[in-house]
Amino acid sequence: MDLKAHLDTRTPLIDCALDRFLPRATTKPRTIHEAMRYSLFAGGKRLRPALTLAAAKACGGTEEHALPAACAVECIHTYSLVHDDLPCMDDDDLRRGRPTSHKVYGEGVAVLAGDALLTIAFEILAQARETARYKMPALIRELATASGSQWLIGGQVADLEGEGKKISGAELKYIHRCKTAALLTASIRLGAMSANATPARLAALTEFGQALGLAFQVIDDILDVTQTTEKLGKTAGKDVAATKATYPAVFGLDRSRKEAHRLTTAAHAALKPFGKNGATLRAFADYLLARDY
Ligand code: GRG
Repeated sequence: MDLKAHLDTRTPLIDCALDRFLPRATTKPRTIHEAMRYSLFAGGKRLRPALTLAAAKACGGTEEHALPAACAVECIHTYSLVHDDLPCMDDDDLRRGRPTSHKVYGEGVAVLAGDALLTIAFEILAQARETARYKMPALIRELATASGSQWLIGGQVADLEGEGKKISGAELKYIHRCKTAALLTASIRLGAMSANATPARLAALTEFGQALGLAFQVIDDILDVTQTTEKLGKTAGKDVAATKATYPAVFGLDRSRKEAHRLTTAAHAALKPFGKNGATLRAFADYLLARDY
């Protein structure tokens, strides 16, 4: 299956839904709505929402019912990038091939645009359809936990505190699980929940998400040292410059590549119960392993 072609067809669907969920750029106060849209419609790969849709379909659900959750995770993801790029965090000028939010709107509005994207994620998720097994509190808890102080934010804290220090492989995995794999896993789980997945299917997709999420970050670390800024659309070599804990820094490039392959195989294995219905998710794992940006 050609996953690039699949993503090219899913992106307009996701963009159209995001456009509907967000206030118009002309809504007062204009600046915040322009800034939210500037970062959200900057050409991100839309991997997380596409995974939500694919997980829903793998569990026999529809993309239509999964769209609010898909848009909610993309808003959380974009907020995390806007805040990560701030001078007080990673201090980056380039994201998704364009100047970062604070470069265009100033730091104050960039902080608020991130806050507003985080908040609107829950407003959007609240419009999702409940199912027999998964009521609204479970959906809200899923997204809040993955984005909270023990996962996404916790990972960012550990990452900040690890800068310039020599950290262990175990600590590095902890950071990657929290900062990257948790939101990816929640994206997949929310898709499954929108389809009223059985607990066994949800557990299998959780395993898939954890392996895929970790593989995704290992590959991201590899690309940071092997690709150019133009190709990545963000500043290459940033991790090395910031003496960040990354897979290549801790394990070397060769072992990192092997680990990405091992995790991709584990992701495939988790999909076994889905048979043919797991084809799109399987293709995601292959695509992320082979990606070069
Ligand atoms: C500020 C709470 C807070 C968290 C920041 C997102 C993040 C945590 C840090 C950014 C750097 C980083 C390595 C994040 C891990 C996740 C990751 C690789 C994000 C990039 O995801 P892509 O490649 O980006 O899917 P696009 O732009 O295509 O959506």
